[in-house]
Amino acid sequence: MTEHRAIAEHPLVAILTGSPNDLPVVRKACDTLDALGVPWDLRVLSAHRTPDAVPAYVRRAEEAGVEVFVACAGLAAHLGGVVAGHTLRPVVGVPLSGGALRGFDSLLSTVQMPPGVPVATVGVDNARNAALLAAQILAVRYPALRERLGRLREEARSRYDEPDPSVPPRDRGED
Ligand code: C2R
Repeated sequence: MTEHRAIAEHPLVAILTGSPNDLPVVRKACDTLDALGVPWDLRVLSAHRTPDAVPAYVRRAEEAGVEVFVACAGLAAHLGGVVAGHTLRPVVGVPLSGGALRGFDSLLSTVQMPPGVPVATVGVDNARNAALLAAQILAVRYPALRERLGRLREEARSRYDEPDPSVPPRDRGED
């Protein structure tokens, strides 16, 4: 997880998170990218605790071909903003809950970026949406990924085609 570990081969998404304690939530992003066949690299790095390692990793990740960054952090979440300040690639921010304010602090510190340095912020703990948004950004230039995302949407929609079990059959016009 350190900055010096070799970067995964041909990653398209680099995921950073501020603490090893964040990993159970962050894994949802990895799982979603795996399901879509998007290669990723994951690091535990902190703008506060390892300030030099963050820009060094961003540079190395770009050189390795990373096209989108995902930054996850709780409390005073500056990681996404610092990553965004060091790259022109899109940065998706995931505010994490876990502190006394249950993510309201990290939500504001991730989303309220000064003009000129955007961080596209998803909901608190919503690492899955961060992965989907990263994949949608990539899909602009990867048609096969666009198809996979389309299938995923269709699958999600098809759940609404099932009859609602709470509605009696006569009210569904089925008897
Ligand atoms: P610990 O559980 O390790 O004490 O960390 C982490 O993302 C974590 O959610 C507590 C919380 O601190 C966050 N953290 C940041 C940053 N680095 C760590 N917000 C940063 O650079 O923004």
